[in-house]
Amino acid sequence: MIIQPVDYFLVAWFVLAGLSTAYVAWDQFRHNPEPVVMKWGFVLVTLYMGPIGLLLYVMADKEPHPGEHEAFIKPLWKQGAGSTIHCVAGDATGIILAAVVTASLGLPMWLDLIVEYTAGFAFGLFIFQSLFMKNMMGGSYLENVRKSFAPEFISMNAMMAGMAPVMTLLMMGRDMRAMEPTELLFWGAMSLGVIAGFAVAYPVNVWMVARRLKHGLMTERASGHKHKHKHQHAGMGSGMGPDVTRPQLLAVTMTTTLMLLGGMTVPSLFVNMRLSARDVGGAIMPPGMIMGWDTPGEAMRDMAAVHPRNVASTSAPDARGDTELQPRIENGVKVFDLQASVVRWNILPNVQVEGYAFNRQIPGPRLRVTEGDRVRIRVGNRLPESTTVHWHGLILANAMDGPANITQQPIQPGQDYTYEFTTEQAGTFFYHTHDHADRQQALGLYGALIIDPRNPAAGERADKEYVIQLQEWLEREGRTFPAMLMEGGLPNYFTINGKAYPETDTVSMKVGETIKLRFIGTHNNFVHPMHVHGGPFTVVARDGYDLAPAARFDADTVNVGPGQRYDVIWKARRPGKWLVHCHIPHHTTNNNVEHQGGGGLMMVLDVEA
Ligand SMILES: [Cu+2]
Repeated sequence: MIIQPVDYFLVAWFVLAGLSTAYVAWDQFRHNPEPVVMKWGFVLVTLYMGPIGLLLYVMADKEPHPGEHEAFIKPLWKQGAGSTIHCVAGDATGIILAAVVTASLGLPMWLDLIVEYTAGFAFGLFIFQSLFMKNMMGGSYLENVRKSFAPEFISMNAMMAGMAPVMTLLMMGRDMRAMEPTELLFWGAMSLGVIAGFAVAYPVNVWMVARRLKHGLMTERASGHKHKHKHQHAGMGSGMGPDVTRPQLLAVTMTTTLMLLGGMTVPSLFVNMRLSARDVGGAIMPPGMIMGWDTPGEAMRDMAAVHPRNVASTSAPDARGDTELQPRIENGVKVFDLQASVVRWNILPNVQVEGYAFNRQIPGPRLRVTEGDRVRIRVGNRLPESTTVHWHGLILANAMDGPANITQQPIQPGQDYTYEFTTEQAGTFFYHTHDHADRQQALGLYGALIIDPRNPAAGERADKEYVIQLQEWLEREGRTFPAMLMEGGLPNYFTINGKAYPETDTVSMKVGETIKLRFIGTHNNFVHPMHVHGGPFTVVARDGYDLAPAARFDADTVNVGPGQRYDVIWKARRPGKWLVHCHIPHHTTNNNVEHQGGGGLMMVLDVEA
């Protein structure tokens, strides 16, 4: 899917690679006097290295004018390039095929590399190198396998020394779609790996060609009508053996083997190579997250961006959360339907999050019942992961409480679960996911549950009422990550009822009127000191419980921690725009920017004279 800036680059790259490969194939098979193995070598390498393969081809191998191939390919640098090409063609093909298979099988990265090396070596030795040698030198296939072994080993080691770390660090980097062969990014990582492998293998190939351990480019022309092939070996006398001493060969073999071991193992200092493509599931990680060699795959999935492919619906930009859901009455029971799904939701006109929502709104719908009501809530799960619902603060049967794997099996994607209880309390409560709440609640799975007292005269009343549900968001580079108090997880947007100021509600009041603000700590991370301008309020309830008259107190700030509720009554004393806002100034910005005097956790009580 095209969801990241790099994806546009990759599309352009692979279009160019396709065009380059088509041109090289056409020119090789129509015009270039070369053995077939070499033709295929250039075609494959251009497929992997795109325009760079084309560049190598036209600079080193393409016959400039008829009859000039023999002279054109003579220089050592071109011979070295040719030698590297037929190493890379075979090795890279083996490696890439093995990478696709190991990713599909879900093998850990360290085993991937070993399988890829083995496959690359086998492909290179048994197909490209030995066939190539046989084609040139004649003799039996087995004899050529034996003669090719040492040069192939040296070249393959150098090639993999370049390719392995590039592949590993890219595939297990911040955007682990690179682990999935169905993603362009996987093929981009392969291409860059092959380019790095080519660069590292090139010097040793130049040396091997110079010492006649390997052959480079050559010309093959049909002579006359006899269809007998004549080979032109540029730059070397045919039939002469390698010009290399045993210590030289040993030293080069040892060095390239050491390079190989380094290339295969050094990445394990930076990424967790025990993980497989399945463990990381194509996760896109937040910038700044610390991922070490021991970071579990589950931790990555916990912090990963919401994948756009899972978005089920896009809400209207002006859609509001916390809308009251009317129950159906079935045999005296108040029945509510909640459905969890992934939505695209505007927290500002120009800022969309990909969030988890109940009934396609953030916060989820307000459930309002009366003390003593029998309540039944059917929860459907349309998320890409399991979930549950917890009824925060309620006295109920343990089986109805919601903690996943503790009181119930989590509700799997596509499944339903029904909660039922009789309310015994009255006050400000809320509901939220209790399965991976670190991720799911941070992405929006919560809503208000207001229980009115059975006796309408009970409780402190006010002329108006407003529910304030707090939330923290991490929205970066077009992706939404669950905000959490971790490196890379810190929030940059903050919302009241799913909207950041200036998109938050403005409540109109008249001088002398009172308003009951019900603060709900639906957020996951911070204690938000919620402050009201224009004079103190009276704190009348905490966590759903009315304070006794003697325990009520006046204040202008309450610290609303995760899970806490405060009901406060504020009186409009003077006309004007009076703010309700968090007193951590960063929480009243939108991505550190102020719009119309603030942002995030801020709203206005607009009092008329
Ligand atoms: Cu705050």
